[in-house]
Amino acid sequence: NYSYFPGNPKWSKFNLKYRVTANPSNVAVSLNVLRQVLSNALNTWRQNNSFTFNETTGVSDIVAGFQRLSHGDGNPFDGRGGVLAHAFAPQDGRMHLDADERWSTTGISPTIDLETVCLHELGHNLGLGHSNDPNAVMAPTYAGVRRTLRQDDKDGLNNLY
Ligand code: TQI
Ligand code: ZN
Ligand code: ZN
Repeated sequence: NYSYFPGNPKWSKFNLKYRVTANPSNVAVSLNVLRQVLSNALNTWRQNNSFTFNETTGVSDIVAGFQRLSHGDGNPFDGRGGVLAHAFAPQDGRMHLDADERWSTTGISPTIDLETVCLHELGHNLGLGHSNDPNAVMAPTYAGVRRTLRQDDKDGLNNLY
């Protein structure tokens, strides 16, 4: 089943703005691909709830981008392998993707599917913790491409908001 962060932090509005940050120079995925993938993942979360997401270039609720190693938030990445990404609980919408992973839009092994990870991290940004349902987007293990929500993920979001 789904879980939440301690204290059940959540957004106090349903219309969230988002933006992407500039890419570090070593990332194989272009900024436009990241924008498209993020848009896909946000659309997936939009099903069966009241959230809307609009891209901006200014002040935003969700701020997503690639970062590498130490990047100023006290949670350094670890180079290739290990941690893939992290995201903060509401109402801090930062989502960081480890720039040193083998990202792709196919997920063909040994690459990591960017949309799958963005979908999972957005769940954290919306207030979901990990699920012990192994088929949920919010399950804590990467098991290849997973781009659709399970009932457990939808229930988690709907019972928080
Ligand atoms: N990154 C962890 C994650 O997002 C960071 C993390 C560890 C975390 N413990 C946490 C975040 C507790 C919130 C609460 O889960 S990760 C997967 C998955 C990771 C893992 O790099 O391990 C995905 C990132 F689920 F596939 F294993 C994305 Cl999709
Ligand atoms: Zn970070
Ligand atoms: Zn997670």
